Amino acid sequence: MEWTQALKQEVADFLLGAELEKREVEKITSRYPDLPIEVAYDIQQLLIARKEQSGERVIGLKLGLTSRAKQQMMGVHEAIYGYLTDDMLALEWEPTPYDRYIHPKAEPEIAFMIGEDLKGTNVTAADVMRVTSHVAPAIEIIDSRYENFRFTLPDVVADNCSSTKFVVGNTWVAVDAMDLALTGVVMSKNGVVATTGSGAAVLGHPAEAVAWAVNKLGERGLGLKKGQIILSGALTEAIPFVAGDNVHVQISGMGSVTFVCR
Ligand code: 0L1
Ligand code: MG
Repeated sequence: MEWTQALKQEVADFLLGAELEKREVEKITSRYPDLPIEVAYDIQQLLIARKEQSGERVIGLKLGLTSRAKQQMMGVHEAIYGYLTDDMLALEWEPTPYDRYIHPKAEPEIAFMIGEDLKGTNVTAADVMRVTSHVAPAIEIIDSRYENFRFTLPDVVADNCSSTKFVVGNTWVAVDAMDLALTGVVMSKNGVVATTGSGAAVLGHPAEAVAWAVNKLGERGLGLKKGQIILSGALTEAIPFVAGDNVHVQISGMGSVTFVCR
């Protein structure tokens, strides 16, 4: 079948409608089983362009499926990337209402603050570390628009990788001060430890994941811009939460961050 611009736009608008109306929808590949991954990234771009038309601003990027465990679970061999907009940025002291979500889950992540533009197709983790001014602990809230969080790789890419919210801790740390692969994380819900992990869970080193995304963007003539925030991928599995829950993430050497849902 031919993936015309009109069809890609129709799919992008369908997913955006589901997000705005907070309802689960059937995955795209149920209707279009041959959705190629590159077309899925085109749909993602169109979805983000719609958000920009309605006043949102792209402020960064997020990586998904960066752990080998999650890739194996989904039967895929590669990570994915999506965009972060200013509307997705939550503040620690401002609880977000549960009714803005469908079936949210929280993930502990490391946020990279990019201090210089970075673009290319041979970018390495060392390049990423060079342009990263600071890192901070973060919590990403994912909220797939698909029924029961079930999808294939192209489905989740088209859906901007389940992105919905994120919160970053208020202390940014100089990146040269630590080994991000060895850094440990503890995620707790309502004061009880829920999961633990380490930076190495993200493709061996979180900067490797960011380099992968830069190279993928480079194939499309795109890159990272100074001032952008990059979430490098979940350090543990995601945990579901409901109204009234609070999620706390502590990362060694970086401090902590809390997300509160009302
Ligand atoms: O940020 C993530 O790791 C999620 C990527 C998409 C997969 C999912 O929704 O579980
Ligand atoms: Mg994530």
